[in-house]
Amino acid sequence: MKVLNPATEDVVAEVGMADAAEVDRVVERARTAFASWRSVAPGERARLLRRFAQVVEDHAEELAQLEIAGAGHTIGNARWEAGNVRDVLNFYAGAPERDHGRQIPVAGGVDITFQEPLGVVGVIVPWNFPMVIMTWGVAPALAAGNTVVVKPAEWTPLTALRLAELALEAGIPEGVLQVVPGEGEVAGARLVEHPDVRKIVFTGSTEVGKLIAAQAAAQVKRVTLELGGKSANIVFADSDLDRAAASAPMAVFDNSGQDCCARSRILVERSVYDDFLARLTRAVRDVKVGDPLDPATQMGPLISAEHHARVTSFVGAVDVHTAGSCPDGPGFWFAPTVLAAPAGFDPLAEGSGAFHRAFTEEIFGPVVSVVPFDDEAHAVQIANHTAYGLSGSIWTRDVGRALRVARAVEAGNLSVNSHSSVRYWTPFGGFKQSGLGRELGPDALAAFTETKNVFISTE
Ligand code: TXE
Repeated sequence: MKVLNPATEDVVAEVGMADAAEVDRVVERARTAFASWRSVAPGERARLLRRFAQVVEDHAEELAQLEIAGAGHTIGNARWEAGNVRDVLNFYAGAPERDHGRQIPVAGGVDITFQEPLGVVGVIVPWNFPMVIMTWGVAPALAAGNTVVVKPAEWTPLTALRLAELALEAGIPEGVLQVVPGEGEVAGARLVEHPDVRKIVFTGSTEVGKLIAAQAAAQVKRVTLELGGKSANIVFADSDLDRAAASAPMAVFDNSGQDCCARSRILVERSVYDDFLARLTRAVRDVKVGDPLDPATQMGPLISAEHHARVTSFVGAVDVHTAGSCPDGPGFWFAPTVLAAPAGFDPLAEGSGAFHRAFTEEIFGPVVSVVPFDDEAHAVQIANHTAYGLSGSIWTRDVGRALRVARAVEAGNLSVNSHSSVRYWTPFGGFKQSGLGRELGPDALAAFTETKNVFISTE
């Protein structure tokens, strides 16, 4: 597979693709390594993971540059991502020392619980945040005593391969963390069906997520799924409109909109709709799109020509309200784009027009749709009128309303007067068809262990 730089279309690397037999060999190595990794003393496992975090820190700039070259990320984002990999490894590094079982009072003996690792875990990663999403699965899985096989996305294997080398450099034993680049339907599918893979962590499209959930069900294989989103950014008339409008562009255009948390539907209270749209239009024209290596750049290219064609298919037939600027080719550039609801558009009605499609489907590009609402109840209804439920924002100065709406919106990660969704020490994941289970935070560890109960008779 040729890895292209999305900003230049230059070939950055060529990577071999694993077939099913290669995946089987890798899983067998992971299964063998599990026997010794699970019995590494907790303090030693913690020390190795901290050392891994340190080696990542020592190579942070190299990893950031790889993500820029192979995934088109801006330098600001890529450096943050390398830091996030380090932080997530450090956060879970302490788990082996803290993740204790319980002792439960019983008659006639002692009852104790153990948190047992599962075995071999498969982590299937998408192309939008390659090293970060990989680490969200790998770090808690390793900390809990599992061994891991990572299947990176076809377009973005480079940081995954480098992280596996850095793990070895940090002293993590051979076979504990392996990476198999390959096609989803070949290498990914084999991981899902392999009987020795006890759990799949999958981030990607809802379509493939459903397929994996169905295949895993045949073996009662554990799954954690992080899928698509169509999140609402709800702007009430009583909010600080300057802040709300300044925040809205990067709430959807960050990483060129290739973000499952992108607030790609902006819902604005009708009385301030025109005012907000005018402010948003100015803010979007100011978004700096271009050279990912320039620290002033806010938005880079899309990942690939195929994805560019997909994003384009959403805007071709719609009246664009405003579009920012972007470089001409080479590179898969797409200008930040605002679509405004046509007169009479009912966001709760079934529809088939081009705006309806853009407003309801996950575009995964720098395209945002703006729609007015009448009151709080209407805003909540529109926000929930989707199969997805990953994130969202609420802009208001009324704290009661902020909490009411946050409780009523069916989504896993909400922000009030903010558009940030991700902190590695707080739980992250989706309601409805946006996913199953939670990553990050303390909750993620439980997803990589089984609770075992042991009763010892003292009679
Ligand atoms: O995702 P896929 P794609 C959404 C976004 C995007 C669309 C398509 O809307 O436009 O999905 O992206 C592997 N068995 N998201 O096609 O196909 C695949 O190789 C096992 C949202 O890239 O779901 C890759 O490693 N594995 C999302 C990973 O699954 C399979 C992030 C994701 O690929 C497989 C990415 C199979 N049958 C896309 N088929 C988010 N939640 O952030 C594919 N794969």
